[in-house]
Amino acid sequence: MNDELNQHLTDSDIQHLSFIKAFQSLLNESIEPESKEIRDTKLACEALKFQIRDILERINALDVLNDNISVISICEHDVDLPLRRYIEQCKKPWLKDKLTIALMGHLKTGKTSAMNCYFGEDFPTSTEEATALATYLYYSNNPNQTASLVDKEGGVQKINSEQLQLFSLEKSFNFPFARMFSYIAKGSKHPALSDMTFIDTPGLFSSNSEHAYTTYKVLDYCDVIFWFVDCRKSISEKEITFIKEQIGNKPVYIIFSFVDARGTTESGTHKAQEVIKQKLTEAGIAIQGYLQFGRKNSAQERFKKEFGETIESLGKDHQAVNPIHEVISLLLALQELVLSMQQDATKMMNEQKNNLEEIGNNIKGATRSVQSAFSSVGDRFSNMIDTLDNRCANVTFCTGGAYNTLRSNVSQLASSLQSIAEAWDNVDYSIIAQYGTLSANIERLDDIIKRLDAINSDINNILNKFKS
Ligand SMILES: Nc1nc2c(ncn2[C@@H]2O[C@H](COP(=O)(O)OP(=O)(O)OP(=O)(O)O)[C@@H](O)[C@H]2O)c(=O)[nH]1
Ligand SMILES: [Mg+2]
Repeated sequence: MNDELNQHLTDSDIQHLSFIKAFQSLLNESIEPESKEIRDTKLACEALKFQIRDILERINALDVLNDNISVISICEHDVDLPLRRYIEQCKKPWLKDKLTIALMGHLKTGKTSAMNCYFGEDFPTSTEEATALATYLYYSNNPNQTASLVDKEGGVQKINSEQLQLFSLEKSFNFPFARMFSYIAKGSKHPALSDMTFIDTPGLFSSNSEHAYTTYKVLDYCDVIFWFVDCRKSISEKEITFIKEQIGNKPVYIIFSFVDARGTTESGTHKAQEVIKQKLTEAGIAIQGYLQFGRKNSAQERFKKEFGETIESLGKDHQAVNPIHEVISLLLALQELVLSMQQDATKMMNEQKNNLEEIGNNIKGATRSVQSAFSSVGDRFSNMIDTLDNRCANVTFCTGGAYNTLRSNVSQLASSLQSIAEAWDNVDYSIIAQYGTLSANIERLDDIIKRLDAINSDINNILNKFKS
């Protein structure tokens, strides 16, 4: 029966089946779930992101930020990115305090071959698309040469060298590994890894965008890029755009591969490299250095020497990135801004309070004249009533002294009414309006100061959490 079936199977069918069998048995092995500590860290970072975003929104709502400052871009670059990097460092401790170097470039440009060549590894390479997952090589004692396969849920499975060979797109008939797994990581005692970690990435511009996606993800967490260019094929516009737009200001080195491939001559590859360099210069891309990689022994020895020297000098200049320090610096900068805004608002409020007092005194002065004019009218009337009661009550005609007194009372009354009119005239209504505006402004400033106070105390709470 088996023989009969075998007659109908092509070599490719048999390879396909043996891949499935091996892969299935790999999937049946045990897997260690993501640790609680990492899950808690993720939750804490999410909460922190939310708190800092809220602080930024509240500062922005005070309408005192420069129009060019965007809360969204601060959140993205100064909060989300470092916190994502921090989570990555918790998940992958070998990224912490290490210079992280990524090998990137178009498909089949020799990235994995170069990593294997320098570090003496045996990651799968192929004439077809090979690397399916970002592959980290980091410093660790690894006598059994095992690797960690990490799935999308953060679960970790140990795989041996033979199982590692399954993770080749060509040998797996383009199995969609990137849908199930996040990355592979392998430890090595190579001395160059003591202060740096390397990432081999899936080739870009593959027909399967999911594989290239893992390369995009790696970009955020690496410090230096070695970009591979098959010098027989030059560099495409797509690659130039990618380097310009995605890599930003991270240092980029170019590794020209296939420098000694069949059909090439030394002068031919030299010319091709000059053309590529020219293209990069014209695109305004600064390249830190150019290296060469080939298949022959001499080319590989030269590569090892050049690559070794380059990474050694990179290691010397490197300052370890601490993403939490970046977040703390942002919070301290925000706190400084809040305190200076609060100082300005307090100063302005005190000035306005002084103004208000001065204007208030003016208004009180003007109304006091009106008041005294009114009370003098009242006095005149009382005088008249007194005169009428005491001196005119029992007389038929009002004569002599009583008449004169009444007359003078009436004329004083007229002049008091006149002073009321003048006092009203002296009241400046625009000053009253100014008084109202100033009072409203003082209230607004008082509200801003209180809000800044609350923001500052929230910033302090977060900073204190970092201290403890
Ligand atoms: N002649 C020659 N062959 C090379 C060179 N670099 C790589 N190769 C071969 O080219 C093929 C692709 O090499 P890989 O190292 O798998 O290339 P890669 O860039 O990692 O490929 P992906 O992971 O698919 O993006 C393999 O068959 C290598 O043996 C080189 O400099 N010269
Ligand atoms: Mg590869």
